[in-house]
Amino acid sequence: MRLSDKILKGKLDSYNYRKLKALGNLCLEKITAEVIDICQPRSVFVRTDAPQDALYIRKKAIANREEAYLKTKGHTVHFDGFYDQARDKKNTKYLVSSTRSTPSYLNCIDKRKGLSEIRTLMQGIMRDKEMFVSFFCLGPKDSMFSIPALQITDSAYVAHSEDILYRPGYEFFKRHAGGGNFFRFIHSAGELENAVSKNVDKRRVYIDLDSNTVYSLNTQYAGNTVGLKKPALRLAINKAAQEGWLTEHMFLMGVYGKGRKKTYFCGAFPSACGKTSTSMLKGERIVGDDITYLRKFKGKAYGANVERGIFGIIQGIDSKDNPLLYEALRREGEIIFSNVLVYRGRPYWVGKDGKIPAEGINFSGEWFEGKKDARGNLIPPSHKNARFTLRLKCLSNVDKNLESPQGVEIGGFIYGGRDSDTSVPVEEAFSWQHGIITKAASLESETTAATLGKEGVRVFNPMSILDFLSIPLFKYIKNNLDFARGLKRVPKIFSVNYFLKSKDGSYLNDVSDKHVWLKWMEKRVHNQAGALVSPTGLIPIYDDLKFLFRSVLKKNYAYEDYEKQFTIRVKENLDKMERIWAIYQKEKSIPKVLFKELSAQRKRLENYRKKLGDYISPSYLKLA
Ligand code: SPV
Ligand code: MN
Repeated sequence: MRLSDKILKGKLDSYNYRKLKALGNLCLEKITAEVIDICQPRSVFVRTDAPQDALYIRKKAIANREEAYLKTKGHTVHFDGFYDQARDKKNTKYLVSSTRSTPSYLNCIDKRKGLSEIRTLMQGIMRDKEMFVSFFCLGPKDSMFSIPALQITDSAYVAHSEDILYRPGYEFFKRHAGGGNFFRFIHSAGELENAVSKNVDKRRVYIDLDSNTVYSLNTQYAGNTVGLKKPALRLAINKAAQEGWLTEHMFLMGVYGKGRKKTYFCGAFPSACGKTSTSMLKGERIVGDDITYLRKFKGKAYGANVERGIFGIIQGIDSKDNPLLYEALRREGEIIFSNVLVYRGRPYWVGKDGKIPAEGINFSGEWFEGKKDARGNLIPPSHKNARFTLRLKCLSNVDKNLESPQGVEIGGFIYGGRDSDTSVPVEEAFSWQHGIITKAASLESETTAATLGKEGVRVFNPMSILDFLSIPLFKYIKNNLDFARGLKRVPKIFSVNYFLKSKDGSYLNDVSDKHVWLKWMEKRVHNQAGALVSPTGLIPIYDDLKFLFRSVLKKNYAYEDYEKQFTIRVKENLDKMERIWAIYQKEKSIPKVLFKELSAQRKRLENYRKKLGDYISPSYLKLA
C-alpha cells in the first residue's frame, strides 16, 4: 500500500475516504496525507458539492464556537482575535530560492528557511481538531476563467466563508485538476483560546509560487486565511503573467446607458476608497466587488468575477448611501458578520442607521462605552475593519451574467485613488498605453484611518495591487500593456477621483456624484458624449454633465462647481510626474515606453503651463 494511502486510511472514516478517492487524484491524496501526517488532526471531513456537506460545515462553525447565531434567520457572528483584525503584511512572505535580488515591495524569505519554519509550526497544530478538505472553482465553472482550488483548514469559519464566497468545485475538480493542476491552500487557526487564534505572534502567511501553495498559520482573519481570496490573487497574478491574461484587484459591474444597453466596467481602487460602493450603485448591476480575471477572446476583452460573494467592510453602511446593501444585511439569509458589536442578538456597527448600544459583545469580549485597550486607547464598538460575508445572489442588483462561462465584455477600465489635490474627478486616457502608464501604473492614494499609520500620506499603489503583487513590477506592467495586443475592441481607460478638495480643505464632490461619472464613462465608450483635451487626458464637457446630474441625481449642476472640479492643476500634476518618474527610475527593467509616456505627459503639462498658467479652467480647453 502506498504510504499516503495508509495515512488516509488511518485517519479518514470510510465515508470520507471514499469521497476523497472518488476524485481519482493522486497528487491531491499525497498533499492531504502530508498535511494529516504533520498536523495530526483528530478527524478529517471531505466536502463534496452536496448541500448537506455545506450544512455540516456551517453547523460545525457553531458547534466549535467560531460562529454564533444572531436573531435574524441565517445570520451568524464571528470574532477574530483582538490582534488578528486585518491582513498581516509583515508576516506574509514569498518563498524564494534566493532573496538577493528580490524587489523591496515583495516580502521574501529563503525557501528552505521558510519551509522549515512552516513545518515546525505545523507540527501537531491540528491536534484535537477536525480538518476540513474542500474544493472550489475560482471564476465561473467550466469557463476559460476557471481554476480548481483545494482548501485544507481546521477552521469551520474559514470553510464556511469560502462556501459563501466561492463556487463549489468537487465535481469540477474531478474533471480538471489532473496532473496537480490546482491551487493549494493550507490553513490552521492554531491553538485557540475562547475560539480565537491564540498564538498570533506565530502568525505566518507563506506563499510558494512554484507549487501554487499558500500556507497560513495561527490566524483566522479572512484576508489571511480564506485561501481563495487574497492568497489566490497572488498566485493568479503570477499565473496570468505567464499565460498572457490579467488578474486584477477590481470590481466588475454593468452600467446602463441609452435604450437600457448595458456596458461593463472593471475598476481598481485601494481598500476603503469606494470600490464596493461604486459596484453597488443603485440602478446598475454588480458582477463582483473585489477580484476580476480578464481574458481575450476573438478580439474582445472579457472579465469574470473570481468570487460569488462579497467580504465587505461594514463600517459606514447605512440606508442613505448604501440602500441595497443595507437592505440585504437586514434580510433573512446566510450572512456572517465579523467583528461587529452584538447586543441582544443583533449586529451593530459604526455608521449604521440609528443609535449604537452602549454595551454588548465585540472583538474585545464584553464591551461597554469607554472601554480601553492595554495601551489606553478607546475600543470602538465595532472594529473599523469589521465585515460582512454574503452571497451576491442575495442582492437585488446582482447581474444575470455572474455565472456566465463567457464572462462579460469589458467596455472600460477605471482606476481610482484617494487624491485631495491633483486629478480631476473623471478623465479618459488618450489610449490604452497612456492609460496603463499615466493612470494605472501612476496611481497614488492617501492613507486613511482604515489603515495603520499616519493619515493623509500619499502612497504609490500602481493598479491598487501593490499589497498583493507577486511578480516584479516591470513584468506586471508589461503584461498589462500587452493585454491590448490583438484586441479589435480595446477597452477605454479612465481615472476617477472621489476625494478632490478645494484650497480650504472641503470636498468638491458629493458621495453620490460618482454615479454621474460612471454614466459619463458609459457614454464615452459609445461615443455619445464629447470631451475636452487636457494635458492629462480627456475631460467632460459641462453640458453633458449638467444633463447627467439632472437625469441621474435630479440635481442642478452649477458651472462654477464644474469649473472648480475640472480645473487642471498643472503644478500638482507635474509634481506627481516627478514622483512617479523617480519611483520607476529606481526599478529594474521597466519598459522604455513607460518613461516615454511620462515624459510626453510632462511636456504637455509644461506647454500648457507656458500658455495658460498653473491652474487651467476647462473653459480654455479645446474640444477633442
Ligand atoms: C481588501 O483589503 O482589499 C479586502 C479585504 O478586500 S481582505 O480580504 O482583507 O484583503
Ligand atoms: Mn480587496
